[in-house]
Amino acid sequence: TIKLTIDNKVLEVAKGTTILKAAKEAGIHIPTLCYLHLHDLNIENKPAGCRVCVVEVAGRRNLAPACVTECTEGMVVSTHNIRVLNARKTVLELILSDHPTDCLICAKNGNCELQTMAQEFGIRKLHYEGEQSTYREDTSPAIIRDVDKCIMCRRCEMMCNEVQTVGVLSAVNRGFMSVVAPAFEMNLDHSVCTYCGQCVAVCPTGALTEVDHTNAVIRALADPTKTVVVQTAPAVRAALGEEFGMEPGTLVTGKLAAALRRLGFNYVFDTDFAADLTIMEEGTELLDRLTRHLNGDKDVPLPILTSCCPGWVSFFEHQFPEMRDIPSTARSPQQMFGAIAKTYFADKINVKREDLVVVSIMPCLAKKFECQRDEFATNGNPDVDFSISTRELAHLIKQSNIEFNALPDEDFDNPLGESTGAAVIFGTTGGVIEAAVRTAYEVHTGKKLEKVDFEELRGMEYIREATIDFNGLPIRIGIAHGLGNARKLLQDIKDGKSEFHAIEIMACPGGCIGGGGQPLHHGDSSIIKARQKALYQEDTNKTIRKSHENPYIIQLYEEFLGKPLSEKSHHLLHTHYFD
Ligand code: HC0
Ligand code: SF4
Repeated sequence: TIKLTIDNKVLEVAKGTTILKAAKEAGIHIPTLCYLHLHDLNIENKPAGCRVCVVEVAGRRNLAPACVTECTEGMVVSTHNIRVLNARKTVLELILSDHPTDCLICAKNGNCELQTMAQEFGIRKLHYEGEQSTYREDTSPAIIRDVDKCIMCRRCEMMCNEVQTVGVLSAVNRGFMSVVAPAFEMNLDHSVCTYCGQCVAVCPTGALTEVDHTNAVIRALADPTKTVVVQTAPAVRAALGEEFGMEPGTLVTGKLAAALRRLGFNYVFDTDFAADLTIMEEGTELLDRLTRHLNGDKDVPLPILTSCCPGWVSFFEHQFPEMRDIPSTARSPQQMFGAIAKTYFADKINVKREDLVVVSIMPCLAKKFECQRDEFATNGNPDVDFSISTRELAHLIKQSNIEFNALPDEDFDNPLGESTGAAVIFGTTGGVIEAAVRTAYEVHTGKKLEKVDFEELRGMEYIREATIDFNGLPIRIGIAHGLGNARKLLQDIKDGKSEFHAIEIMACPGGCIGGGGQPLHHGDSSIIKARQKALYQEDTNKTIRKSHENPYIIQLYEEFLGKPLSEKSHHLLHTHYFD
């Protein structure tokens, strides 16, 4: 170990530890705008670009960036003497000199790390005149790039290249014009961007934000000719509370339903209902492929891959187009919900398709893109009209003078609001496949599961595998979250090395609980873990925990769909992929 002093505190740290990390261990928070450490993935962004973290090391002429300077024996560090503070202020002013000052109307207002720092450092005047670069704004179906606000922290680049291995974002140009952008500065929607939103989730400023549909939702709610239905994704209930000061991992399912009702939605439903429906379709598809495989059909594509995550769907469409027949053809719960709402439910309440507006609340930005895909519309009318993120919902609730924390717990409406524990865990990595196993096991073996908790499928390991015994038939299951990890499993399939029967993939680290539309977690994995725990808790609390036992799903098949993989199901609940 190494002994050193930081701000008069004597510390002992392991060799190779940076000053930034050593200080953190000692409870000293050195500010930075670019540094980001994803502990669990062992990926670190430290380009030493922003220089806000400079500190004084006794005996050295220049100030040292704490994020890349390693501790040495006997080092004496000062993190906030007058020289350091002046330098830090100068650095901040230089960054601000090339940054728009339209904070009041910026999408990140109140949530911007640069703004917060300018406030903390009492910056009142800019002493440097920069050349304000003016880039055009790039708007895609899900993400807006306002590149003038890019401070070259390169966190987005790390997320896109190292974590997701999509490789859309990289640094271009020099000097004042340097920004992070897609190759040839093309628009995001011409690139292979998956809209996973992981870049947005770590952007410290307003350079990357989501396309905001809050106003469209307000307009629909105010239109007396429209019946407005809302569905809310599993992961939202485990994170929305954070926007209202609650501890990460606080479940707010009942308050969420109550808030949506107060906002004026005519029917408050749950995407979880459609998650149960997904299991019926995808689980049947899995068993169907398995049976054909066991009967010697060599052409049947295995493993089957889950297909409910739209970031993941874009990823394999762009990156592995030759493998398009491997994923399940089942649409995502968001889209299944929309299709059922605009047919079965619209008929039930006697409302015309055009007069029914379906809004989804999602932890995800790719869902905004998914609901706009052409294949999910009938005569130009989309199955899901608007998708807003957990963060947008929080704004909507605040705008509407609803005191969220004081709301009573309410239930969802029926029939599309009833769900099982299997559906709730869709929101975490491992949850979709566990839900599928609960149903597929019982359907395949005809036996009742003694225990529905499959601990072997749970956890946060980025690539996991387990074998589940289907009454003598070993079913091999793979799980990956984060697209970089998914790529490894896909490559194995491509190389003929994969031994799995089924694989679950979620684009975002953690699954939807870590989605690009969730309250910002600044790379803190303990927040993701707390949300995960909350979803498993909700599953345990549910009386019904297997999708095929959801009484309203049973009713839907009896009244409308017939059986899983029926012609009607195929038409409404399945899709095909493109390259
Ligand atoms: Fe998910 Fe979903 S679980 S993708 O992770 O499958 O966004 O939460 O809504 O559609 O249900 C996100 C979360 C969903 C869908 C569901 C799936
Ligand atoms: Fe890359 Fe995802 Fe951001 Fe697209 S949304 S640029 S894929 S990190």
